[in-house]
Amino acid sequence: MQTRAAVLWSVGSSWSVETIEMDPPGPQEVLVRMVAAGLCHTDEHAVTGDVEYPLPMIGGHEGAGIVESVGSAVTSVVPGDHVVMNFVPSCGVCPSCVSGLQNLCDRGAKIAEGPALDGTYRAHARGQDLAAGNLLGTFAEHCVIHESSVVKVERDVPLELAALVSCGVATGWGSSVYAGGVRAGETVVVIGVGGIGMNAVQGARSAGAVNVVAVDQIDWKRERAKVFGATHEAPDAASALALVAEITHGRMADCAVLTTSTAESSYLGPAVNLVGKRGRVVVTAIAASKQSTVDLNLAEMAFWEKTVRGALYGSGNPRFEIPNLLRLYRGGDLKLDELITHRYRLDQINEGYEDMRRGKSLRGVLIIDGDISG
Ligand code: CXF
Ligand code: ZN
Repeated sequence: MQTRAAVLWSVGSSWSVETIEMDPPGPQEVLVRMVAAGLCHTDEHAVTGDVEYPLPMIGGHEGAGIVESVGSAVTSVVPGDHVVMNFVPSCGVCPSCVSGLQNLCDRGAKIAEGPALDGTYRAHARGQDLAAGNLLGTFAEHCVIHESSVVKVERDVPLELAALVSCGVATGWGSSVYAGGVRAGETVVVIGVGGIGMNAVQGARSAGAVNVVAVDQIDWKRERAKVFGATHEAPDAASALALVAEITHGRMADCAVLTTSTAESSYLGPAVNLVGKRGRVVVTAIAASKQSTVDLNLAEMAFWEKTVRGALYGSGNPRFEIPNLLRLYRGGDLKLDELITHRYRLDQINEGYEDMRRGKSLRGVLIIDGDISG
């Protein structure tokens, strides 16, 4: 079949929205009609080349849609089901999955490679095979993907909101709740309050943090963070240091979450300085692949028993977490509507990324099927 998709043909170029050829689903695959896809910063890493992606590629790893047809061996969904995309297509049987670490599923190694799990391609254009970003490619009117890349959800939550839990909400919320292990009464600093950090703020608050410090250079984002539960704000890590010392009477924060748009090695030392004894630092933001050196006060790490850890998908299990986050939303305990600042049509994707680069948007969403007036 023919469909339309946003394709990145080379590093540094813009997204090309064009008609492509899509093969029918294989036995364990599904054809999904995309309704909404979030513009996450990770796809911008493909454009800048900070993270090497297989090109040409259909972008997008955050989204939701409706199953249109399924392959002969599919058991988890049927046509008509509403689904949210899962960017780590958890197999359920590898050592990581069976020990409760679905986000680290061995299939995850395939998400940056290019072809579908069986080694062949479903999408083609200009006589070439197209990779599907993170085995998904949500910047498209249709996706043909493995059934383990979709999670069925109930139909009551609008798909443009359900799309957000596919990456940004699960990643940010889990970075505080699971990776950061935030507990009642703690002080948490979230460095970078964009589409992911804002959810780290709401995760910290829902875990019971009493102080949540939002750090961002952009004034309106710090202001907006208060809606999600931030109690204090600072424009940079240096001013956060003085503020955190003051509000904790010198004990410093229990947890700092690094959710800047891009991670830089130089951000780690200041983040570690923000936490006190047994303090935890969570690195969620993605750095350029070539970055490998950091400058840290190791003596203080030892004497104060600090830890630094990474977090992928917020260290949660996507098949559990996606419906769980929607349950929280239904109960009024998670904000989704407030995350969307801009809606775009598929062919406005470059405008959407330009708004992100200029710091104008929190979460921009492509409304692929529907009205962008919200
Ligand atoms: C990323 C992490 C690397 C794979 C794609 C998604 N997280 C957030 O955008
Ligand atoms: Zn993302």
